Amino acid sequence: MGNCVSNVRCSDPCTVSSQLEMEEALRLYELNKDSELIIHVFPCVPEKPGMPCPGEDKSIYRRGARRWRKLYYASGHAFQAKRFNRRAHCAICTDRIWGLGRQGYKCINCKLLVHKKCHKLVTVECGRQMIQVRNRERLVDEKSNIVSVKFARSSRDTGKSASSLGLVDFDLLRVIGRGSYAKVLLVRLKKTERIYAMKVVKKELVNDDEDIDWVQTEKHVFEQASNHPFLVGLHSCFQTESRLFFVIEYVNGGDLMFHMQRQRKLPEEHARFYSAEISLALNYLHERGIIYRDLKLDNVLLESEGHIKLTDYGMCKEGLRPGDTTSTFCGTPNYIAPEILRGEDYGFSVDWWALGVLMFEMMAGRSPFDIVGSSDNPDQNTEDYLFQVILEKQIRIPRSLSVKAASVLKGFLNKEPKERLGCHPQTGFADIMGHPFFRNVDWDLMEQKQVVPPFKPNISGEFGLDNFDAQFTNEPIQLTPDDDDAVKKIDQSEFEGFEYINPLLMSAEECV
Ligand code: ISQ
Repeated sequence: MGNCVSNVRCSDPCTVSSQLEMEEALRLYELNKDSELIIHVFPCVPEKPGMPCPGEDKSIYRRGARRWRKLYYASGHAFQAKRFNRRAHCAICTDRIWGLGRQGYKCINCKLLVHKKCHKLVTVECGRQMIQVRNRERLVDEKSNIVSVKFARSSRDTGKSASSLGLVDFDLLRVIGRGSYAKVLLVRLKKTERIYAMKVVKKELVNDDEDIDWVQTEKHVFEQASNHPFLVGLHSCFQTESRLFFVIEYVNGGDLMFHMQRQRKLPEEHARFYSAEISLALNYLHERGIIYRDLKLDNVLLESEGHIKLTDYGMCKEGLRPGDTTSTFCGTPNYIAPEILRGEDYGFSVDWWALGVLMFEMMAGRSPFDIVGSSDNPDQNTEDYLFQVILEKQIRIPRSLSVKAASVLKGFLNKEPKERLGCHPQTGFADIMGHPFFRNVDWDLMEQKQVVPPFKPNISGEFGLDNFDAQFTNEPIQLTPDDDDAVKKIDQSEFEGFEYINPLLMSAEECV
């Protein structure tokens, strides 16, 4: 039997194929005091070690950045704030839980739904029989882990409504990536033969434990991003019954993680160029009230000339006015800023911290926290230990780096956001532009893409596919057929109005 065990907090799945491995998984779960251990059981044996079992849907293992949600405890329940659809009712006052924002709480164990204002009035202990309330939430939580292979036959099969694009309009060419929640495909729009990246998200993942806010946020940020040279833009959006599709401009030079794996470390001049372009992209988002929250090597793409483009806006937080803060615990562990770990409210400062981590990685060829994960002591290879290091350990800058490089890294990697480079409420970005490390940068020319990049990616293979990990490009391209039962549980009203065609990117003849 091939079993897959995934620890929820670190979302780090591993295959368990013996009793001994199972016991070790349970031991670590106890040791780390994790809130949950999810075990996916697949009643079969993989073809080869490391291969998936037949029927195993790898999208259930989320990779990359995550959001952690606050828990509110009452009468043994562990409530999380959620946005609900119109049919959700409060188990206490029986009124609908409906409105803007996260107006309701749901117990992560027994799924009890209540208003925020009512949650302290819950007297029924968690796990006991609760008041029967008809709602979609309960249905969704009964989702099976094994995807059965059946095609849904419905009008939404083709993902095409009269006024939008649909799946039938594209040739699916190759898999080029996989992120948290999503798979990214290389596609060709049949009508124009233009090439795009297509991000495919399963609705059941959006509809389930996490709320759907990030889909709307990603779409809003995409719409703004299309106006900036260092942000990937959106071509169009459409949906089928089971999936959401973002058609995105294709950037064919690979990501910085891919290049760093081949170069080990970069000359300071190269790091200066990339970090200056990234700073301009971050500042553009910040000026529009958006925190990016997911800066990492994997999310920095290189276009054919070697300029950068940030991608993946699913972690963004929008709607912040100057001085506003937020509090969601989220990001990719190695890049999470200390103020997030301390549970403090935070603002744009977290992006400048992440830039510091990324610049350190580029110039030192390793993470500032890479002592974690390489120890013989298993207690020092945990996420909690990594967080402790981020919070407490003084960062040592390699002696091989210049004084200016060391100074900019210390500036961005200041654990105190108020003192961090880039974080002064009035002069933040001017302080970055004026830092000695960036002294020779002409920021206006840089923003107009008039500075020649230090490295031109080799665009080889069809469509530059050699710049993408073979782990992805060798994957079969087919989307798994819809599972009727899972599709029935999806509340399609959550996705109304998702369709979109970007008037800026579409030339007139492309319009359908
Ligand atoms: C665009 N081009 C290449 C890769 C991508 C990955 C994610 C999102 C957009 C992309």
